[in-house]
Amino acid sequence: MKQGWLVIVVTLILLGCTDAPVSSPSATEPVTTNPALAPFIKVYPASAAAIINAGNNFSTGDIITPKLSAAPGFKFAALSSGESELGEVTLNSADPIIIHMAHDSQEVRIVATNTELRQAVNESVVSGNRIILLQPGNYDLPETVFVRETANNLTLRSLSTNYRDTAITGNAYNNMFLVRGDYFTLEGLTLGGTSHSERKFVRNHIVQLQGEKDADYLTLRDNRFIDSFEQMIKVSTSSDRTKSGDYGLVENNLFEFTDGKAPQWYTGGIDAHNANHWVVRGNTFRHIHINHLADTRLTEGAIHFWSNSRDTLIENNIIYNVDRGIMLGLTSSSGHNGAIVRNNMIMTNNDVGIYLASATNVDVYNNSIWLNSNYANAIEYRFDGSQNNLIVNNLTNAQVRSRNGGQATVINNVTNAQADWFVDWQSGDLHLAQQPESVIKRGQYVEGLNQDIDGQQRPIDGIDIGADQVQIN
Ligand SMILES: [Ca+2]
Ligand SMILES: [Ca+2]
Repeated sequence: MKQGWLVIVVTLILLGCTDAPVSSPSATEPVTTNPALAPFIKVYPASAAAIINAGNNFSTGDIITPKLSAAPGFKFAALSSGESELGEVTLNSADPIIIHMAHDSQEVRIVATNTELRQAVNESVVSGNRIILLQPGNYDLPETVFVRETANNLTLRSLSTNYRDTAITGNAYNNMFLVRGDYFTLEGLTLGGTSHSERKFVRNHIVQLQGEKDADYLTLRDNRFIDSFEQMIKVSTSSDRTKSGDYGLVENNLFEFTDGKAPQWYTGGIDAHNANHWVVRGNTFRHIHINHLADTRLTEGAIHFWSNSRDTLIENNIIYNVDRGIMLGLTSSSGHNGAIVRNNMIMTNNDVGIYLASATNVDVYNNSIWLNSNYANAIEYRFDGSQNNLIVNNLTNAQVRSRNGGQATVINNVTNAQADWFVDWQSGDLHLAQQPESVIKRGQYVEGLNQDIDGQQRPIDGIDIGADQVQIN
């Protein structure tokens, strides 16, 4: 089978690599790629380069000479110049060419075997500044990858950018990745579990970002996280809360237990303490629930930011077959300040869909929530510390309710959704299968609400309630 990305990477490698600057990558400007080429050429990550060919009509079989421009802070995986022609390529939408981009500071290493992966990792965990590209296959890491405070800009990415063909299994150690450096990145990989023990699970976390070491800018994109015994992703903080893990990006990942249920109650998807400015977007979380006939305790939320985390954006996620959905704060003393929670689809089995505890300045809008239980509340805002919250345009089958003195402005929610309104609530697909009069075009304008979970535009005067916009004109 012809593999376009392999050809391109090898071509670029042959062209050589000059010394890279040592500075950390700067915040990147969004770039406009040529959309007509998108089925054939995939820039990874998408914001790292623009395809600047002229013209708009490309089809399978065309032979073109693509020209690309790297975004500031990025380079082609083995080129240092900011602009490049890739040579002649034949366009084939079933087998897109993947253009791998690296941060300016990163040396590129391609690995194909366990030995090569372990060696590349061991060489990188102190000095960082490397992108390790994995050929498709199954790898294992017998020891925790301990990314030191001095190791910034370390990336592990599959060459295919597809988690289905590249996996790294762990061992029954506490953490698969223990991260103290900035800009640690995992992309396009299946991660977790173990092949080394009768115990199937990584004991604690697949990734722990140590906020107590001030580690920031973790990026997790397009991965599948499976089978950790505790929360899959953990962000810890210092006991005095002066240091924190900030500016994380968790995008388009799948989090799941492969047994279809969690191994115990003390688990979850993302569990972040005192974390600031995180974005959790476009992920699927499933099967984070336990057998409540055996143990009545609840798992943590699929997404949980607490211990006074700040400024979290949680959008476009699908969460189903879980005990609890999205949690901000936990108790009267562990809260959250500043968040947007929008366009999420959530199906829980035992408890609340969205939970705000001692939460302030949180906007919860246009989420769809189905409770597969008799639990009374789809959305809760709880404790005196919950102030100045806005809950609007949500579609649920259970009430939105204050507990223990929590305050919020609650308007324009529809809380009597019926099962047949949705495409398939069992799998978390809360797209609308019908067009209920109380839902269609009944949403209120909310500043910042421009799209739905599918990326479809929200007309200002015709917003549908819930995560799915069906009337786009
Ligand atoms: Ca920090
Ligand atoms: Ca839609």
